[in-house]
Amino acid sequence: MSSDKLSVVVLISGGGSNLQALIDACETGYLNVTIAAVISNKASAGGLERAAKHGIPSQVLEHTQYDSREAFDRALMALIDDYQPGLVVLAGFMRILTGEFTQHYLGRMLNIHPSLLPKYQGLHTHQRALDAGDKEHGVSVHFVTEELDGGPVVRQARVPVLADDTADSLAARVLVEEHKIYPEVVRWFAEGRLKLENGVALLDEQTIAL
Ligand code: NHR
Ligand code: GAR
Repeated sequence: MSSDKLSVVVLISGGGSNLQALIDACETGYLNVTIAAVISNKASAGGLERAAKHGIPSQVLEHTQYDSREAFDRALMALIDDYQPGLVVLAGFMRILTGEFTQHYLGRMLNIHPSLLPKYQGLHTHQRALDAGDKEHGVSVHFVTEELDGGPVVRQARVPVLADDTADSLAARVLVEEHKIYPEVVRWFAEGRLKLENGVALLDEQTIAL
């Protein structure tokens, strides 16, 4: 029954290839959710065209139009809550969120972060992995908490770092894995298998071994 479907709001700032992976997973039937809306903090985000192409409503809420993070986040919350989503998905969303915002969506907001957390929280993860001489790099999906990229990790994927890698070539290798694991994790959540309980991520009622 379509009314039982999980409703998802996706937040983006950029190209939206992770959004595309989620759209594709819906269209093939792998993912049984409704992407109710896509919201971008940048009018130039390429992901907005992807949404339009697939008939998904989109909204732009520019953070530059607000005096403070608090004011932007309150407006963003109001916009999201119009869609009454069961899940908020950060997919390349580039604004740090206030504690008020993360608390409001606690246990129903996921992020994909391009590093093997807890390594390299924050920005420029690929260059930092290269600079550190890491032999391995990757991506993590986590529940969003107030601590930046610090919420419980749900799933990771690893890629090798190659001798001639640049930040761009490494990012591209990581992105391939992102597009596999994000639909998988959203599917777990939609199936009711994935939960945040007392600050711990549980899959099928078990703590998650990465
Ligand atoms: N907010 C909270 N409270 N907790 C998290 O775990 C969050 C979050 C907001 C975004 C995504 C994150 C990532 O995966 C994310 C996780 C933006 C920045 C950042 O420094 C850091 C991490 C992430 C997203 N943003 C700058 C800022 O001042 C702006 C950078 C820009 O506009 O290019 O907000 O990496
Ligand atoms: C992805 O690599 C994602 O992990 C990363 O930005 C890229 C977005 O690509 N996210 C962050 O760095 C969040 N701060 P996309 O717009 O093509 O999905």
